Amino acid sequence: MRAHLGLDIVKETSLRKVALITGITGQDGAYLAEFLIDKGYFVHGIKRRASLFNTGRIDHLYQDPHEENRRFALHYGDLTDATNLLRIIQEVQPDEIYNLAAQSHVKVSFESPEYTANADGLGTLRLLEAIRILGLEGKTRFYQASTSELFGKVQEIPQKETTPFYPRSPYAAAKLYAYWITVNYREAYKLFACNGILFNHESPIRGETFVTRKITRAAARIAMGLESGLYLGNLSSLRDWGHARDFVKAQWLILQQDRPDDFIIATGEQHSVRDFCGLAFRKLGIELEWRGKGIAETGVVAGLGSSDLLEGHNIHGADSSDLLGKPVVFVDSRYFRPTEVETLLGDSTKAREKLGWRPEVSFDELVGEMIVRDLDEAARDAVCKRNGFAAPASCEANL
Ligand code: NDP
Ligand code: GDR
Repeated sequence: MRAHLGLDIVKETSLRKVALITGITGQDGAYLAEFLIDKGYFVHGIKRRASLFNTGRIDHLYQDPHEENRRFALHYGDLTDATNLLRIIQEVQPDEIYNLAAQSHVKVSFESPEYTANADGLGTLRLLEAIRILGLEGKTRFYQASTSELFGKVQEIPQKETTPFYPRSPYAAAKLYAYWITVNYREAYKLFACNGILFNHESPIRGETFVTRKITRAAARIAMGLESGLYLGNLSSLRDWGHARDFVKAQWLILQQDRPDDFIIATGEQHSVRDFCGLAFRKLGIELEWRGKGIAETGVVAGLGSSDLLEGHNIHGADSSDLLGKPVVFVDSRYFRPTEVETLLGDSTKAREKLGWRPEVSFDELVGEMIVRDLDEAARDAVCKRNGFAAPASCEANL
């Protein structure tokens, strides 16, 4: 079975639990890999070939193949390529597979619906089939990264495991297929296959085009004088935001139970995009006042105070005094979605009771942690700019 695997890896993995993570280069993949390595696992990750390095989130985990006691290995692969997934799973013989890979951006899914269905929907089927074809039903446990987007146009508040789904995007529709095919393989073939229905979770390594990171990056850059405005879509959108570090722990707990099951993972607290924005700027000593309505709404700088973060970072050259009275947040309809998910709020009672899971990082701490990271980057860029070197442009894209 392990014919293609070097003897060294066979030796290294024989005493440890082996996990295979798809989407290892993403936010959750990076946190989960770190978490599992700490638990003593040998972690294999699947990464796509890219023309630039795309391993920034996991570089600290990389180990040279010549090192002894290796606990981490990467394999090239893609969820749209069944034979490649079969080969990797055959070689790795994982005890646990965490399927985190996905085209995960809701707005992008309206532009690439077919690709999203292929990677997010059929990709899940390919992994489940691989487990079956290789006869690993009795050995390999499977975690599917399901999402609160399944609830879409919510049928009940808060949402729990029994709330009916109503997807509102090609992304959510693809994830709906993935959810049900996971349940079906559990029931039909007795696979230990589980869905974690995770509500939004963020972190300092969140992708830059999701709204939270877009806000914290822009707020830091505005405070450092690198940018003058932030353009957003629906400011009234309500989300149940947690920290990715807390949420990957739940992914692991779900696979450690006696019986396979599906769980909602959420904080049970809800905030609007507007609230998130206000708090992010406040962390930088900038008080916003919201003026106007709808497309004409703006966030205007109504007050400037001290910021522990700015002072704690000993950042020179940050001078926000000229921002007073200026609008810095604007609404731009290009960020609206054809169908929006207006409100999400999770009830994770089942996870709290059965898994003993609860979130540890508060909303305030989450925003603070993200701002600190983005302030560091903005401060670095400001130094470059002052010294005549090109500072990386803000990659706002259309998202
Ligand atoms: P990210 O977008 O940060 O990471 C997605 C990962 O999937 C990246 O490693 C990406 O690779 C990889 N990927 C994308 N397409 C393919 C493909 N065709 N084949 C192989 N790998 C691919 O997502 P998150 O870490 O935030 O989320 C992890 C999972 O959880 C996703 O499935 C997401 O849909 C789901 N989810 C996320 C939530 C959240 O709030 N973060 C909430 C609920 C569910 P590359 O780096 O090359 O792009
Ligand atoms: P979401 O996350 O769609 O919930 O999907 P995102 O951060 O993209 O949007 C959250 C809400 O903010 C509104 N919004 C904006 N969003 C973006 N990206 N950019 C903007 O400028 C902007 N302005 C307002 C959105 O309309 C939306 O209502 C995330 C992903 O991680 C999915 O993979 C995951 O399944 C769900 O969370 C749970």
